[in-house]
Amino acid sequence: MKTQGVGITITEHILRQERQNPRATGAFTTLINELIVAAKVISREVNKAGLVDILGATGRINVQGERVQKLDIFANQIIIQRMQHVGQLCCMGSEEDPDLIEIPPEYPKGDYIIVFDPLDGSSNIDVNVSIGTIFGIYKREGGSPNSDILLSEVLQPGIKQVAAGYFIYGSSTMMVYTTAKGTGVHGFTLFPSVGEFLLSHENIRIPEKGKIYSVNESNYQYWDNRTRALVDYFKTPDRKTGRPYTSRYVGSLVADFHRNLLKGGIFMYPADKKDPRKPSGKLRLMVEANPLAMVVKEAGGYASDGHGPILEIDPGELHQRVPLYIGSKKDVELAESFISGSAA
Ligand code: P6P
Repeated sequence: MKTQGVGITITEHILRQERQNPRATGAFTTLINELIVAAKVISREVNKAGLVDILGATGRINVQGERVQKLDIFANQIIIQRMQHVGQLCCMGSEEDPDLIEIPPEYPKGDYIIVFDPLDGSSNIDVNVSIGTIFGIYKREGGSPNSDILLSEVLQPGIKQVAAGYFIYGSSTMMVYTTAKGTGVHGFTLFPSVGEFLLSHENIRIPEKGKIYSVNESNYQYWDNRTRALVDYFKTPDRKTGRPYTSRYVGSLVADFHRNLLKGGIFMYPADKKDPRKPSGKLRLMVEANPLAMVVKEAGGYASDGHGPILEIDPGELHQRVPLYIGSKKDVELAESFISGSAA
């Protein structure tokens, strides 16, 4: 009797990719596998979050009598705990930590760097909206694993990422990642009964042009005229160019990005004058824009800051913010023509 296969696990898929790379040492596989463990733990807590409020007496103490932490702090700690001992990292950068996170001296170091947003969109948890973990992985250039890493060694342009991806905790938990260099983008769905991420979306390709635009239009009064003209363009009826586009905005970057990756369209977080401390908008280059820009590039899409490729920006600081236009190549190129002023 033919046994029921479980399909291709993420581990099997990574090992296949490793075998195709003659210089692979297995270090990367170890790194990703520990990140996956962290994501499984976060997924469990995120899915339980609502229950804790129902089951916990005060909502602040959960069913095990543990103090309920803010889930993004919890997620940050889980990732750091899992990653710091794998022996493949020289440091980490997190959206939750102002400075680089060092590897404790008791653990061996390696020459990979991971930057991540541990739980993006966490304010949406209590309304059951999908949220996510975003990550990008770089290799240290120069320096030896035992020498202290400098921030300047971490601040590499996104095109240097050796891998990037995200976990989305929604109706199901998925992992979407790429190891860059034309290896494609692949999606895996967590099967809780098996406890494994199984290949569910092989070689994801984003449509060259979409029908969805995704932006928070309550910022309209804070945008410059070019940004307003761009959003007005998507809303103006024109059968020849398939307009008006449909508006979809979840308010959770990973959810908005993931929908557009599969269906096509453009997500925008433009520069605005709403908060003088954030003239370039809300999203961060290193832990949000760059990883998603690598994923979308490998899926045939494009990501721009309105003037040029996100992946070619030389970061000035770890938490630098950047305007983001990301998704279907033709839609993002059109956005660039409006924002850079080259539109006719
Ligand atoms: P706004 C969530 O807080 C987040 O960081 C992203 O996930 C999301 O795309 C964005 O902020 C939403 O921001 O200003 O539209 O609420």
